[in-house]
Amino acid sequence: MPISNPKKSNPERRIILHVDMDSFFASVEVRERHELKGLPVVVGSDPKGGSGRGVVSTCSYEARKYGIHSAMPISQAYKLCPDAVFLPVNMKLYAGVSAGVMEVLKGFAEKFQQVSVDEAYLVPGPEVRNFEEAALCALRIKDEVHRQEGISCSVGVGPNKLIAKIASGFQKPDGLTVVRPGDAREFLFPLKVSKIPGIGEKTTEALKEMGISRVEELANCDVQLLSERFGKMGLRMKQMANGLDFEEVREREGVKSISRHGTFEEDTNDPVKITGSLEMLAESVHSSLLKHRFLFKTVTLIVRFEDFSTYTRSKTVPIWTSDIFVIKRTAMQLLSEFIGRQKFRLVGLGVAKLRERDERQTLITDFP
Ligand code: TTP
Ligand code: MG
Repeated sequence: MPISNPKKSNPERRIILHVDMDSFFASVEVRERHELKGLPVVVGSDPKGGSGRGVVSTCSYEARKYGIHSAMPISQAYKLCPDAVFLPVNMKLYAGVSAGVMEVLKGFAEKFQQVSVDEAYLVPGPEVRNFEEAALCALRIKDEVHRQEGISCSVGVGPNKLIAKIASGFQKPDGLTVVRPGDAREFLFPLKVSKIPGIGEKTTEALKEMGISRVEELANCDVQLLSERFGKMGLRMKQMANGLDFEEVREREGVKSISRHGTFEEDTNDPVKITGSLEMLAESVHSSLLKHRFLFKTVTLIVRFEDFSTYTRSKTVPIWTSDIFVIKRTAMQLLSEFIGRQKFRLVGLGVAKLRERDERQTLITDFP
């Protein structure tokens, strides 16, 4: 049976922008109170004159000169700069600004993916045909974010998400870094391995024990050695060090269901053929689920008989899952009422009530 797959997307144009707000919470506070401009501003829990037990959420670049940074104990920040302006977190305010910024960015995007409160990837529209035009687009984005929301951001332009992300952090604040495909390795090689997203403290330390501290050393390291130490992430790390990344900019909005259907070459009431087709559809739906990193709760079966009468049946399972056996088992349960009636012309299978699998930053943390 031919299983059509009309949703298969075209290969993506490989110019990707990553936009990240500069010292986001602190910048919003300064925007609200201009008298704070140029001062060391620390947003986080109450320092209580140095005895506070919380942490720094973020701080202005002026405060960073004193060595203060995100996640540092607030008491330590207070020690480093007791004269800094310490402000509590006002999440409601930042969420509003974040929403405004994201709307501005969407206006420039053919594909858009927000990845945190202050950062997003985008594939620019068709008017951007090369990296020169992408750089101009990035400048317009920076201007527009500043004009509409009153804060600055840094933009990275690259041939993939990995390079765009590293590039946006390269010249912060108010930066713009463009890395053309041919310059990717030259750009990455001098950097510390910790600049690669997903390589945290633990992995950096483990790499150091192997004599690897720069990206170039990781890029040239024997893949066998890396695999022995880091399991399957060893190869991925080596690929990233060489600037390779094939992740798509994933638009999350609007994806409400994933479904596949197929029309039989000849109408049939053979249960073996029908269940065999459903198994194939389940495999296809499942691989799309994994690609988009979604979990589902509802399975939907569509049956069209030879007289074109069409029926839809759905079942919601109690927990979020991406398990293919749940898809198959539920599909078979839903199918049972239709077997033995008319001949089938078409079957379809879908999953709905989708939710993203939350796996940010879990990339390289699990190694033996
Ligand atoms: P980041 O983009 O990591 O940091 P930033 O925008 O403050 O500074 P940069 O110029 O380096 O991008 O995080 C965005 C916001 O998320 C940040 O303003 C505050 C919040 N945040 C925390 O609350 N705790 C943290 O540990 C981090 C890293 C961020
Ligand atoms: Mg930021």
